[in-house]
Amino acid sequence: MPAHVLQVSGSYTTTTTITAPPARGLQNGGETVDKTSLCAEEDIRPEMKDDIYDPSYQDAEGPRPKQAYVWRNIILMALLHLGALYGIILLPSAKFYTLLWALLYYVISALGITAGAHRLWSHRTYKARLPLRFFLIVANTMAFQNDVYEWARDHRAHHKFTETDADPHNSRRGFFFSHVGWLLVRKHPAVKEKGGSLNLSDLKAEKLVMFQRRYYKPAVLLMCFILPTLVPWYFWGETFLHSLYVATFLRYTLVLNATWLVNSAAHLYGYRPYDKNIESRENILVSLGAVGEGFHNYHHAFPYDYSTSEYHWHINFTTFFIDCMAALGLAYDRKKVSKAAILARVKRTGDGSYKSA
Ligand code: ST9
Ligand code: ZN
Ligand code: ZN
Repeated sequence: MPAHVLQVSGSYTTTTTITAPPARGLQNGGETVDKTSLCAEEDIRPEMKDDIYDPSYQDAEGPRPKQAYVWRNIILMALLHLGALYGIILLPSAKFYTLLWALLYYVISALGITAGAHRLWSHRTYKARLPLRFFLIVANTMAFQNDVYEWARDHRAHHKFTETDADPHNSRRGFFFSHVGWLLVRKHPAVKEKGGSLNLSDLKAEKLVMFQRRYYKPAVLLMCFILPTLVPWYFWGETFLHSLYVATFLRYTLVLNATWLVNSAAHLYGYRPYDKNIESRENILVSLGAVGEGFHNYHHAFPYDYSTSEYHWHINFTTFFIDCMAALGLAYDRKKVSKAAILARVKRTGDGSYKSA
């Protein structure tokens, strides 16, 4: 039995050593398939288990139910992307401060997804004090990717039932479906059924998360559309058209697509140095746009690591941000997998592409 030694680090001084449970095998048509690489190997977050892959769930036999298109979403997404294209045309004539504002809005709303919805609320890979959680919930609202409760519920389902019908953006259904198509059709019944079994009590108990959910529509209207449009127009005399199409439609569309690429490109293109049995991959280009979220083979292998990567600040602005917050005392109890556990996993399940940095 391989020993997966993990380090739970708050300030990198506290170390807890945890060993793996015994290996499990799955019965598949009489043949025993070793799927242990996909199982929970250790538990460094006793309070959080529902983002760990559950290999006991497999797709039902037979064809999928017919897809039910949601025309409202199809039309709105098409219009948004047309607006973004027009924003690209306007880009060269936009004021310098408008470009700076759009970039700042991109980065802050991205952090609301990566440091907020993803690493804090979906995976509980670190803890955050109220001022940081407040910043992250505002930043998350700027990103308009559904409220944190819904985002984390879908994301835990994505990890636990990955690449099955219960995965909301199952990459086995192709690039387009995992990228944006899943937001344009009704969910597969398995998503709702299996998602219904997830433990979301931590999210339900968090007042800030429930507050955002309650006031989500007006809050998004203000933070994703009205504020970013009014600021350039009011403060430095940008034209209304440039403000709306560049700072709002183009910026929002870019953040959306950078995020969606983690579900599509990072599940299809790249190496699998940590686990060749799963579809998620290491993709540096995705990491660049997604402020550190493209180390996706690592992330699915070790969803409890606050860096979502073996490394710290390497193409990972989000980890840099969380570490800065930790230095200010606003983030703490950052979970990091030890090198020994990583190397054991690489040896056992990697595709052979692993290069130590
Ligand atoms: C968007 C989200 O873009 C993007 C998420 C990406 C995730 C990426 C992850 C990658 C890793 C992190 C990397 C970050 C990188 C960031 C880089 C930044 C630069 N479990 O959904 P409904 C039940 S959003 C359990 O309406 P339909 C539940 O009871 C974009 N239960 O299903 C629910 O009711 P309630 C903007 C579940 O009718 C009920 O079903 N937003 C689950 O099939 C109905 O749920 C949009 O475009 C579950 N998982 O509709 C809106 N799911 O909520 C898009 C559902 O009351 N969404 N239930 O409890 C929709 O319009 C609809 O959801 C739908 C499906 C049409 C897609
Ligand atoms: Zn994740
Ligand atoms: Zn994934």
